[in-house]
Amino acid sequence: MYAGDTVRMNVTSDLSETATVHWHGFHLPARADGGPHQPIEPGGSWTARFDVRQRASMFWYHSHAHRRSGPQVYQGLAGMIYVRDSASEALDLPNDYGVDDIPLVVQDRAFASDGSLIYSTRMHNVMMGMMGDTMLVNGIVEPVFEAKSDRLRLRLVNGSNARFYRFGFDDGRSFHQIGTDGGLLAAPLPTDNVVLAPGERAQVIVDVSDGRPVSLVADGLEIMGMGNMGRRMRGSGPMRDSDRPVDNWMMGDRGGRGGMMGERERRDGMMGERERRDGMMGGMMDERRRFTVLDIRPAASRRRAIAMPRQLATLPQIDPGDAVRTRRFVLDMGMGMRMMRGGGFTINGKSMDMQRIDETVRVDTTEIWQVENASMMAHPFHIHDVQFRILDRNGRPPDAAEQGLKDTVVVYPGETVRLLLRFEDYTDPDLPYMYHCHILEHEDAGMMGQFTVTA
Ligand SMILES: [Cu+2]
Repeated sequence: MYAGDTVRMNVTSDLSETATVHWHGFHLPARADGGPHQPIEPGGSWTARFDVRQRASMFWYHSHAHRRSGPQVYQGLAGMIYVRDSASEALDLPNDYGVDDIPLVVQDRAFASDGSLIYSTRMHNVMMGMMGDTMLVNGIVEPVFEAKSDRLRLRLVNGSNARFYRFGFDDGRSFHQIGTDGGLLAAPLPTDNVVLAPGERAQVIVDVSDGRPVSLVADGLEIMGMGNMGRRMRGSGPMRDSDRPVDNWMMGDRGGRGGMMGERERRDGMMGERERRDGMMGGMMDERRRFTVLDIRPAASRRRAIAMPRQLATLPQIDPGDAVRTRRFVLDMGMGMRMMRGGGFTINGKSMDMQRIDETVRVDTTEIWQVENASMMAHPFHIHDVQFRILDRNGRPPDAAEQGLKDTVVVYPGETVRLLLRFEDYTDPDLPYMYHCHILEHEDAGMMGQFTVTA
């Protein structure tokens, strides 16, 4: 779709259970959002009509059914949406869909020997989120792409239920990140890796003019950690701001895995003996495995690359002084018995309640949302309706890779992340938008809240 279009999305359900379709990343009226308040019954249909008030980027849509997002997305209720605009099309960037502009929706899945999907709601899969040992890319296994151009634009969506990835190339080549969730960065960012949590997106440009086959790979990241470990998990590229010494890093071997064994053993100790003996579970649970996302084979004859633009976009100004108030959101997971009873996933001590509006925001205002992670796991925090900016992480400015428009932000254990949000255009006194953890099993278990935007 193009910025400025008015679209009508007609959804008909042939499913046997209630589902929804949420337009992830879109700024739209609450009634068109496709959250749990817009259920589509079996055999029923739903129409969302909205104006495309987005910058060019890749967005996606997926089920957001009440307490059923995890299993429904896992079984396939997700897809992607390109939004285009004239500003981005005027740039010398690969823009030929399927030729040099390739969407890659990345989802790990577990299959039984008969080929059926395995979705487990055992305690461990609720706590860590559901992971699989097979990588699906746009729904297929082990895709191969023949590159007919020297430069490729790859649009990555982490559509996994729970797994975090660090993307890079198997030969370590550097590339440029050009976009975040909601649009282009101000300028191309040279790097050798991109970290995406569930719900996050990135656009990258890779040069294959050397003619050598290369694979895009994704290393699964361990998301259980004891405070401040997040800094270690992000960015190992030479260009990252995170290369600055951070005094509270626990261990010096950034990017290495050696220091994590103690943590891993401790975590494995939380599993039952039965689960540990289960070989299938062992495979799925190894968060640290490497997946091949895309084998790229440059064709003998290729379109030549043109120079990379030096500037990409003008981002909206950020001024925390514009904020009329600060709201605090504390993410937490009860452990032990509380977790087992399913009441442990909370924001500000409360589990999701469809009947409760947690926050009421005034339209045409700017706010700071301060998100704190009191748990031992990283959580990707997603907010509907707005593309926000990250002000700081524990008081430090975000890495360059996070300075663009975002709708999902990872908050690592012990971290406080401040976001700047502008609420515009749409009001509804009754129908809320959601904010939640995008580990879908956490969302389903209650790590979600509701806000309205009112006149
Ligand atoms: Cu979470």
